Amino acid sequence: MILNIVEYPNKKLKEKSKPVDKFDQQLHKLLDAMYHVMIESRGIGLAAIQVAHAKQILIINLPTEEDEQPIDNLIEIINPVITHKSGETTYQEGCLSVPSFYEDINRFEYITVNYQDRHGNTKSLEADGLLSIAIQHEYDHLNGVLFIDKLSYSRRKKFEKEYKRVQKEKNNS
Ligand code: QAP
Ligand code: CO
Repeated sequence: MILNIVEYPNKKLKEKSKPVDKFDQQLHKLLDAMYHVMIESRGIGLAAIQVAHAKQILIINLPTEEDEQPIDNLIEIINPVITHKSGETTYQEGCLSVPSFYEDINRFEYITVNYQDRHGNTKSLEADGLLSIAIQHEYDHLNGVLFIDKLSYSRRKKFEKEYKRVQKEKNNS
């Protein structure tokens, strides 16, 4: 299975993702292919809609202190529901679907997420720090929301101008 990253302003990224109901080999192939495209693209998190599959799937693989991303650290989250959120934190976020742009985004500091693993087993995870931020960022993708949608009106306008300029540069090189 070959997957490509869908980039803003592609309208696909606005689609709402549907729950996964079959925990079969086809799902496992999609999860494996998502991991490969994420690592290849130097990402730490990816939602299925970013590879054009409108399924409630997200994967996260935070780097270790040695800046490695061993597959043992991979977290696969299917059909997530955030059941607790508290506190506040700010982090300079990026997104594989919005290349070369980073902005400070406010998030909850602590979350609890209930979800299913690749076999359909029910799990619960309490997260803080970068993991909490990553889960909230990817969870937003399932509802068609990008981190740039959270910017103030003036920062969003600045983004649109900057992003168009960078895309033109890419087309000319
Ligand atoms: C989401 O983001 C995230 O612009 C994952 O040129 C964001 O993996 C999790 C990336 C903030 C936690 C905190 C972005 C790679 C990767 C780029 C990513 C780029 C190359 C973003
Ligand atoms: Co993203």
